[in-house]
Amino acid sequence: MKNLELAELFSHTADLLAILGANQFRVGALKKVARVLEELTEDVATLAGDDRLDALAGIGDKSAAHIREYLKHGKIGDFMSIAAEVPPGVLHMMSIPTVGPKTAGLLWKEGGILSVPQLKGEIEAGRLRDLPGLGEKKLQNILQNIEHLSGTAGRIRQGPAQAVADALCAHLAKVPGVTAVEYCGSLRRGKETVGDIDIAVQAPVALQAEVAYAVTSHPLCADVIGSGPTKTSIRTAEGMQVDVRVVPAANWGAALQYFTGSKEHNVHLRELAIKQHLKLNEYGVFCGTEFIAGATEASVYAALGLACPSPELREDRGEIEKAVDLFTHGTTFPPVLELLDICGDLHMHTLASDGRNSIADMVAEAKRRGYQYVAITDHSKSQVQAHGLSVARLIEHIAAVRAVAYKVPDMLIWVGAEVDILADGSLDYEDEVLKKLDWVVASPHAALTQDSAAATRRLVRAASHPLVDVVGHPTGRLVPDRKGLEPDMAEVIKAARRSGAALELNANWHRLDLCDRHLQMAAAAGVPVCINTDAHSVEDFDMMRFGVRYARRAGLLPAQVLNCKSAEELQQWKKRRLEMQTSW
Ligand code: DGT
Ligand code: CA
Ligand code: CA
Ligand code: ZN
Repeated sequence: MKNLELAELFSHTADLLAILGANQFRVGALKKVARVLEELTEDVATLAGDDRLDALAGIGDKSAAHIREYLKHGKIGDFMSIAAEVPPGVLHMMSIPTVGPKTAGLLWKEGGILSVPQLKGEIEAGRLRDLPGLGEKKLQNILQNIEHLSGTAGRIRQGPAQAVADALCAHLAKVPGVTAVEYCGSLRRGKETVGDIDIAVQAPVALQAEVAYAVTSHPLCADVIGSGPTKTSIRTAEGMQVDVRVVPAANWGAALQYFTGSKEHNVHLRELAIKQHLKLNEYGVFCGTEFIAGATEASVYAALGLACPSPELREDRGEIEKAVDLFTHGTTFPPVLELLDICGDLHMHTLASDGRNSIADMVAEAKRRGYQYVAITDHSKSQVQAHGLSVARLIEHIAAVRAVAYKVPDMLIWVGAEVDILADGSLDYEDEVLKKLDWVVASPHAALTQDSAAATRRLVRAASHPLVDVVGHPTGRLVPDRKGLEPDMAEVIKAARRSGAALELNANWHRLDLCDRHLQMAAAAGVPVCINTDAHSVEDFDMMRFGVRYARRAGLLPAQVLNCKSAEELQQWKKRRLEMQTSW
């Protein structure tokens, strides 16, 4: 259903128009359309199909045409031209409490402010006092709010950080003379959030000017923080800092190693070097002044007597001791989990609940990605705001999925559900209903602030349920602000081990749930981890890369990941579970 998506787009466009100083009526009219769409109980596409849009109070001819355009083409030309007129950083200013569209427009047009960081700098320098309607008090208030924002939301989630890193890396790779580009730091280690983005560019140092130009002239660059002989730092309109360093090929591995960190890992590694009377820095490993290694990361680790751990492991959580041990025995770390090891996705939504694509679309996309299987898992009845399925609707939905499956015989298409785990650990459908499904994901969505003991009872009960195949996003945390449930995870894992259920790693970068520590505990206990995207649209299948990278932080290997199984193996696994159930 596109209702909420459209509502958001109308409301967003209303904000943009307000920033641009459009008349209040126009802005108000769009806001009204947004509200109507939000409160609609019917699918807007159905209304449009039946020519009933124009009849809705609050939706005029023009808005109706815009809605139809969106339903047909996925975008609205007029709205896109409006969006193109407002720099993204100006819109971002509205995320500061007390800065509405009027103030944002004023700061932009009269003050020349294009981003939040710039706004902060200008207020601190006392330069905006003369703008009409912006007294010193209001400015100081804005400044405080910016500082608060950067305190709580200073760290960026992987999704937006990765998008910036990918765009800049692709751009830099095209600079003549550049032979490799890699993002490092916490992003390469796959941490839930990153403070800033670090990029290493392999090129002769003489090329620094060209590299600096490529970075500072890129559309993502809103502010140049500084540029020196080997390093350029910029800030994006959204306030992300990016450090770009030029590194010659001879020192490439050492630089990657150094700038990937973590700092704790590097400090420990440097201690090991010193013990061997060696020196380690971002240029290489040295014995006195003699250069021993530096071209590749593996050579740097080998020179210090270590196998090379994957970047995601480098947190000084035991990987260094392990690396020494492996090296001593003449071996290396086993091959890490790769995106290509993933054979299917077992948690996704369709138009039936709150997804944005049809069953057939989701299946076609999974096929396009080379998956062998999917499970369609729409929400259960308690998820009213997500159009969770009543039992009657679920029965129809099962038939609809089977109909699609019938047409795609070369793929395993399971019909399932994402069943709510209610606060007491009971499930949102009766067992008789669950038995009609091929695949049951059980997830907590509400009551996520209950105390630890209640959370443990709740998740243990769900994980013990013989009809639950996987516990979805078990804690319900949202990165970085919502902690979610804090159960005694060892107990939950024990329960899953007994019942044979899997635990999910939700790959969405808003969630990354279970966390790396708990994933490691699950794997150590022999509980399979299922990496699911929880896709709500075909684009969301892209989330898998974040899940796979995050799983590497826990050192998960393909054998420990349920959806690395082939379709046949997965069916066998499921069959064994059914046998366990009947034996109870
Ligand atoms: P972030 O950006 O806060 O999410 O975390 P990182 O890990 O990306 O840290 P960042 O950007 O400050 O520095 C990138 C890497 O550079 C870091 O992971 C390790 C290395 N590094 C930074 N400062 C130090 C240091 O004082 N000592 C050592 N040995 N390495 C450092
Ligand atoms: Ca960083
Ligand atoms: Ca940095
Ligand atoms: Zn879901």
